[in-house]
Amino acid sequence: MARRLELYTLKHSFMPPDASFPNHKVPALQESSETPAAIPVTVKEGPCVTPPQENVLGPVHCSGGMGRNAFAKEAKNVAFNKTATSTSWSYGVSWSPDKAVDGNRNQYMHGGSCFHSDINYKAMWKVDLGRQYRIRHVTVYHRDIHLNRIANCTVHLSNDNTTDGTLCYTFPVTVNNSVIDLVCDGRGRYLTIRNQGIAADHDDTLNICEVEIYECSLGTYGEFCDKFCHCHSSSCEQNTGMCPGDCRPGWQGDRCKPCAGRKCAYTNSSCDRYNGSCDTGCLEGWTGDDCTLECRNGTYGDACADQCQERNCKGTSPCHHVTGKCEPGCEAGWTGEDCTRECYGVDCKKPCAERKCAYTNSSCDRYNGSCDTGCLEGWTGDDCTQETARETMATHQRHISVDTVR
Ligand SMILES: [Ca+2]
Repeated sequence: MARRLELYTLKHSFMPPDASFPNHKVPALQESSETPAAIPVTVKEGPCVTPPQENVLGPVHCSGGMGRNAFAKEAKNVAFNKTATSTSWSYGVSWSPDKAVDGNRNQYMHGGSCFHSDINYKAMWKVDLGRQYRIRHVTVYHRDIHLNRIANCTVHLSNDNTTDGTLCYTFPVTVNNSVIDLVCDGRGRYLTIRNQGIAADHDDTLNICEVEIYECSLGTYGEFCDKFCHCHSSSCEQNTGMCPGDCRPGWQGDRCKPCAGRKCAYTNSSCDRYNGSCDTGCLEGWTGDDCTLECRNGTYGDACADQCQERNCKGTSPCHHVTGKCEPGCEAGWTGEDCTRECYGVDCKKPCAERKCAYTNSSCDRYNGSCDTGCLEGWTGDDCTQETARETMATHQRHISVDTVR
């Protein structure tokens, strides 16, 4: 590495100032026997989330994806190997406009992979993406020095080759990093970078080594192309993930949510394309058109018809949207997970609701379960749980048996 750094330093120290470059001649790399092809490639594990290190020569290839950012796996550089043009450039093919889309991020001007405009021409560089793309993130790899040449430059996006189109970004007055991530949010086929020479030094040259223009891969959206949509035959809206048309089978709603995520009463429920509604209704504790919302506003249970405040919990308790369970247990005389069933007897194990009282709203004695309204016809006992007819029949049977024995 020490040898590489030494060579790198040598190259820069011998590089002549631009103003002295002979027009339209390829500058010879006489200061070193090392050719551009010999520049080492640094392979970096994972997505390229940091610009190339100062002590790293040559391009940085990231194993995590096509781009240098964290979203690289789901984003595609649509500028790669597309047609790039400029009003003028220096030194023949060595620094031609296409060098800024050749896939090589080397920022060393003599590395054979940078565009260098002619001097004093209010430089323009343009790439034709071949068709319209929905883009957002753009990364510009400037020459490693002379960052003043990108200051105040503009980026435009257009669908028409005869006009710059819409201004989508202006570089800051002071640029401190030679790798610039910028947002050019829109749809377009042509991306243009211009230097009008309005920076303080009036330098109107462009030195661009690589421009990467990203679109999210089909089926992804969001700031970092890390969210997935499931439209039937179209891409989704870049920011919201909304599908303009139908969803793929098994997905529903304007954001094409999964049918499988609903809480339908039965698993074989149909799935409405527009609102995902379950034709079998929702499972207990769930509500909403597509049964994806928990019961709220103090309700729980089947169709969210049970009221949390009507439970008889021992003290305060959260109210589960499905069961309404009382965490600390029930007050005396009440049973069930949600403490809504009256009970009596030892350990309150007998449910009041199973008695045969004359009226359903009968009281329920906490100790013996007696009905203050008496028993239904055919039932007897303190708690009206014994069948009178059955008892009479049993008595009759016993009498017959005794008579037979006699
Ligand atoms: Ca390049």
